[in-house]
Amino acid sequence: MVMNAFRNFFARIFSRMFSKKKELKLGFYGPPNAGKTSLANRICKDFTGEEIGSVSKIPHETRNIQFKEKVEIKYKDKTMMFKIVDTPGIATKIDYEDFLKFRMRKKEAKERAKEATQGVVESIKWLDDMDVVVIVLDATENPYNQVNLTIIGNLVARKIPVLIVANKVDLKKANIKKIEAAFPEYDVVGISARYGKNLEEFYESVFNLAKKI
Ligand SMILES: Nc1nc2c(ncn2[C@@H]2O[C@H](COP(=O)(O)OP(=O)(O)OP(=O)(O)O)[C@@H](O)[C@H]2O)c(=O)[nH]1
Ligand SMILES: [Mg+2]
Repeated sequence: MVMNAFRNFFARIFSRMFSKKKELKLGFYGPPNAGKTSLANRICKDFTGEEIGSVSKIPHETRNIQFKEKVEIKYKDKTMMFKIVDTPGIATKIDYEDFLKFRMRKKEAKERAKEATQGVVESIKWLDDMDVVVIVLDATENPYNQVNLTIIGNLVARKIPVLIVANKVDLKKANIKKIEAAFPEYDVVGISARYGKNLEEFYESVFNLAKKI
């Protein structure tokens, strides 16, 4: 009787320890339009058959945090369970007039700007909850800016392992070297989320990062 109680007690503790480790929260962070949702969609589609959210050439398409639970990523002979967290793009300045050039009505543009601002707050709020973060950058853009530095600074302060993805390497203007030079202390993986290029190296880096927890 007592033995059984003991056994159950330890079984519960072990299973809790195990389940705590079982699903790592993998956050996708970065500036708007970099390809966070495109990458998260590709992963979710490959391993669950379903996508996580909508993609658009208009910035701030994602304005709420979106999740996909129990995404079991298989890479070579390894398997790991993740909760994929796609976040609204972080920006320092959100101006509704920027949306007008996408032929959006003023009212809709203003609403989008308001929601995008709330989205930035939500992204930052959730940062603390992440086990591992992938920062997705558009490799055709200049990496030296306030937003990228702020995101990385926040992650360093919280001791959250970081991987940097240089996305859109299918474009001629893409410059991975510039991103590597901007963030020399981080792993930078060049990929194309749209065309599924170099995802193997991406998965390998994610697994290596997850080991650091
Ligand atoms: N050429 C190219 N375009 C890409 C790639 N990945 C994403 N895009 C395009 O970039 C645009 C933005 O992609 P999203 O995935 O919506 O970007 P996001 O980072 O989620 O953007 P927000 O939700 O606004 O923060 C879309 O037009 C995508 O089709 C890529 O690897 N190559
Ligand atoms: Mg998005």
